[in-house]
Amino acid sequence: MTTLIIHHWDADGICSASLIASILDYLGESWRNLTPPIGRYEFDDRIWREIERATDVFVVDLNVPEIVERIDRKVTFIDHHVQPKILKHNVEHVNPIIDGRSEKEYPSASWVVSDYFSFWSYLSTLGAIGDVGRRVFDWNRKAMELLAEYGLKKEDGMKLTSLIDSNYVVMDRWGVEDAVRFILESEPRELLENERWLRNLSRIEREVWKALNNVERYKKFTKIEFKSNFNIISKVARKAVWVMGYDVVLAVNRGFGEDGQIYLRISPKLAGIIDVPKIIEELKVRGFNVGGKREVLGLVCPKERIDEAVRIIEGLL
Ligand SMILES: [Mn+2]
Repeated sequence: MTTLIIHHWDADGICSASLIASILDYLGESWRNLTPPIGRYEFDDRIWREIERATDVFVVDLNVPEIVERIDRKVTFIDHHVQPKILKHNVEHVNPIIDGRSEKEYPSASWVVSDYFSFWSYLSTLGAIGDVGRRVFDWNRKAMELLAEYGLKKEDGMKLTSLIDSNYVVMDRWGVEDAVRFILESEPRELLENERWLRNLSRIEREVWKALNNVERYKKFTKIEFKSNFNIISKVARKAVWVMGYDVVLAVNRGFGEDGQIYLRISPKLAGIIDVPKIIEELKVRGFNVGGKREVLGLVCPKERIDEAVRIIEGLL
């Protein structure tokens, strides 16, 4: 009789799972946690097998309502993404955002979890930093106060969040899953010294700078091509826009395992001038797996189709 927690692989997902797990520990219930294959919003056989064995299931910070509907167990689905409300007798769907509350009030799944259980800790803040960055400190006093209770400063919170995120960036699924219990059993200070995570961070840093060596400037955009098995493409594009000051950055990873990745980021002042949602639509029509918002576009496809996608985007810039 075990509770299964299925969570997103990023810092928000991990912190949310740790918060739920500490409630279960407190109640004396046994639990285990799993994350989907990194980058794929789907459950593999490994997850479905564990669902069979579980009595209760939590799905947290994963925007997969159509999968949750297929689970034939008691499910608590806690999220903060925009999604349809699930109306099924075995599902408790907790999502203040679709009930009309704002992102500022509920910046992360960790925030929703803490609110739901009335159980707050520095992990509530770390999840929020992971999703919305340091803006959370302007939105909510509590974010800072929760850190302070553990003797942590804002910068410690930022660092801890990037350490926790480092597991998925280096595509370490087991690292992501192990992090949930490790966080529960450690003091925040110990987490800051976790050697595996610190090593991840320096590997990531090196890989990002390597990619940033290949900057090609064109009239209307800057292109950065590289090959990496790390999930660094959004970091590369962000650094190019926010730190190096390029206005339109098209990052292309030609060797993400069997796949290729594209990430387009434009500076906020061009949002509205360059119509990113229109580019997203155009790519969708051509059958690409693509998403994004006003300032960003992310795409994953088999390596062979990368050039086709790059041409479409370049044509629309
Ligand atoms: Mn989240």
